[in-house]
Amino acid sequence: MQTLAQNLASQEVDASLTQLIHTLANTSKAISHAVRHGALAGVLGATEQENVQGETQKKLDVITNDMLKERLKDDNTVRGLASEEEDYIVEVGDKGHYLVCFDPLDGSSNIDINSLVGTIFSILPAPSGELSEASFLQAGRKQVAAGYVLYGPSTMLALTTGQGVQLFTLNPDTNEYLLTNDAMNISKDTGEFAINMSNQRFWEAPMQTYISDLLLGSIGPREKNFNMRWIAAMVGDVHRVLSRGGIFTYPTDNKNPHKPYKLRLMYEANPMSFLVEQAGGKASTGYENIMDIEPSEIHQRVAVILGSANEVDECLSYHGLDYSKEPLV
Ligand code: AFP
Repeated sequence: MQTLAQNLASQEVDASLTQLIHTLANTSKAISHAVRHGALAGVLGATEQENVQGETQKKLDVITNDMLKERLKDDNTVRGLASEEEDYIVEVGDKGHYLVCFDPLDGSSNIDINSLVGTIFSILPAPSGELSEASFLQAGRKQVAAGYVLYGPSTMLALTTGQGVQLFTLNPDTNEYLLTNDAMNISKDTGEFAINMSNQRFWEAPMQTYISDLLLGSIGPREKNFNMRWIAAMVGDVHRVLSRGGIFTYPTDNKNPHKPYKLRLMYEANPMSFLVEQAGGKASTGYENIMDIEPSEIHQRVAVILGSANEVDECLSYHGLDYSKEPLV
């Protein structure tokens, strides 16, 4: 089995990007170690702090954010970084070629119940000149690489540099990432959807109708039954979609008029959309491709519908239909 280094060399990935990917991969090994020690290392539970999202920070949110920030600061390929856990951008070095946006511990509300969590990262080219928040506001199409690390029964790194999606599994005996899938591919069709159903009454009509048709199964307009999963960690749900197909959505809702969307564009939706498209899937807000969005601020949120291309198209067809089509439930 190829190591991460061998695979990056075989893809002729640029030397400085290779260095940065190794920095992220090596940091994920330290994060995996911390996550696995959980209560034994006193890393569970919440802090007294809130992040810029107004969310109470878990101890591991802070620990993992600091681990990534410190190691990226020591990497001379990095110009700056943006994190879910940092209010503002962090300038790193004036010679770096890359900007890194990351969610250090996605799904952290799962950590206290020993469920799936992960790290998500997006790598953008660093523009020349003065660094500011505007330097980061690049559409997802500009990403040079993206990936996630899933801390599950095994620790897995899914990575794209624009040449498909490669999956690596961390060998716990050697602490080495080994290539276990050299071309992840999302089936065009699926019988599995992922959504937080508790928000159903807050969705827009097109999503209510689309989901109610899935629930009607073989007696409804889709004429087939569907299964549902919800991990409450995007990394886990997207990994399942990459592994066996599916559609994942966190649509807009009016539960909190001040927060119509949940997922963050720069370090959740964009990197996951890059991976999904590279694996033959689609990623949309319901009205536009996620990676075409011109960002307005680093912590902005968007609606997300991603996964099996034909199922995403089916969902989008409801968004193009006349809203007078009443929800069936
Ligand atoms: P946390 O990191 O705060 O646990 O949020 C995870 C997340 O951003 C994303 O990974 C999940 O898909 C989504 O939120 C789950 O949201 P709900 O808790 O509303 O289902």
